[in-house]
Amino acid sequence: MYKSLLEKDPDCRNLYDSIIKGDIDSSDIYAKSLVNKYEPVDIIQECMSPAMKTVGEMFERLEIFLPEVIAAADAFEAAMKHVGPKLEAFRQVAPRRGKVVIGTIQGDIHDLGKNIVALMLKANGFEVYDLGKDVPVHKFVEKAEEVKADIIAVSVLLSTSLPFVKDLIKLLKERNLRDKYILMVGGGAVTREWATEVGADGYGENASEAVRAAIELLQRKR
Ligand code: B12
Repeated sequence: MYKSLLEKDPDCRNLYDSIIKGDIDSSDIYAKSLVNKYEPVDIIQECMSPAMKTVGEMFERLEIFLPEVIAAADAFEAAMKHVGPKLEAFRQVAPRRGKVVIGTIQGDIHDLGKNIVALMLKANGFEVYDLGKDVPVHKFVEKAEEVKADIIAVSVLLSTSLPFVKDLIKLLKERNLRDKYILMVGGGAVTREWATEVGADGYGENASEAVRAAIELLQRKR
């Protein structure tokens, strides 16, 4: 039976705990140790993302408050300092693919997940234009036109920002550009069903799925 890293490696469990506690120093130590043993994507998906999920649940139950969530995000980023460069290292061997404009949508400043998706896309050969967070809808369209992108990828973690995805689709249609771009959505506020319902072309529950979807959608379009 498959045993997750969290079950089988104490360093993974310790990294998970360090992120939840917001302990930057120990997060740094365990991430440094893990990158010598495992694929970066496995460390993110099996040790780091589960920690943020737990932090979210604790926040929802009012067991922790915003300062603790900020500390956890900082500890997550401390680990990314080791894991990120390992992901980037894949880039040299990846075949060249299309261009992606990515950002976290208007009103939303969550960017940890978007940054991972951007890194993974780059690692897999995509040319990535990262607009950052809290990105106004029109900026996605302008950048996509400017760089002749293939894909627009939007991250949404706040339910209150979901309507902006609909605004983006509306704007693309108004400018007769909807069919020109592959539109992908993801992030905690989005479900596969919602993505289909609003008319997005692709969805990814995590960064690996995002990459898989991007590659498939691009092949289908070409
Ligand atoms: C960390 C965090 C923060 C940090 C963000 C730091 C940062 N630099 O990003 C801080 C402290 C700033 C923060 C602030 C707030 N937060 Co907050 N936050 C979180 C938390 C705990 C973790 C998010 C995270 O980073 N996860 C780890 C990453 C790796 O996962 P991910 O983002 O889901 O990304 C993965 C996938 O979704 C996917 N993906 C992501 N983007 C994309 C894009 C595409 C195209 C694709 C295909 C895939 C994809 O791949 C990623 C990698 O695998 C979540 C809880 C949760 N369960 O999500 C709450 C959460 C998102 N926050 C929440 C809230 C309410 C807030 C605040 C409003 C709180 C407040 N009262 O001020 C503010 C909002 C500020 C704003 N305007 O945006 C709510 C949102 C509820 C909702 N549905 O609307 C959540 C769900 C917590 C909760 N349970 O209540 N938060």
